[in-house]
Amino acid sequence: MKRILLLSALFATIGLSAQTTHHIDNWAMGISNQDASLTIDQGDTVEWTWSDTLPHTVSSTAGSTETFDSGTISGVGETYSYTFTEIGANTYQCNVHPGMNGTITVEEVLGVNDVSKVTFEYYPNPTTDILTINAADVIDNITVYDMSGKLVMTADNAGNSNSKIYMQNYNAGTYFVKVTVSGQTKTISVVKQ
Ligand SMILES: [Cu+2]
Repeated sequence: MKRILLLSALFATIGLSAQTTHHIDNWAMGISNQDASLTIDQGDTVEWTWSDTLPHTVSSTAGSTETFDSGTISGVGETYSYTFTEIGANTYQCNVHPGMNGTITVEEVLGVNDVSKVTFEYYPNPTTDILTINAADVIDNITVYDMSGKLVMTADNAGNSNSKIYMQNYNAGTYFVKVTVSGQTKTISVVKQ
């Protein structure tokens, strides 16, 4: 019951932002993981465009939040689109050439009016031990959730504008860090290595 309540709080702002289509224009042999990876908002679409003549797929892999598969497609200029509706990390690959792979990270959509008000920087991401958060204003509190929406950590920040989250003992994976600055909340996804 508690978990359901937490998830509804996380998802309460769905639908306030406009949808965006992101493009991966060089889905071809040799594409780097970096070029095949994006961070997008919940509800956004990713369109992959084939840029060589070899057969490729866009296929989610084990552990991906959502399941999707283009099937095998060949031809320069061919495309495949998928709209991501769930918050989380989506690992994927070409099933013909598994060296072609990336991660689409889907973040919570902020209320349109909140975006400019929530200002903070965080580093490093991915992190191995300490995540530092520096805000332009007082951080009210910070909560950390794992991929299943389970609360991992909550911290009252006692009026400071910076904070450190000690993640050494966290399992490797993606976490959602919900930061409230001067009453405005933004959720970021952070990868623990
Ligand atoms: Cu391929």
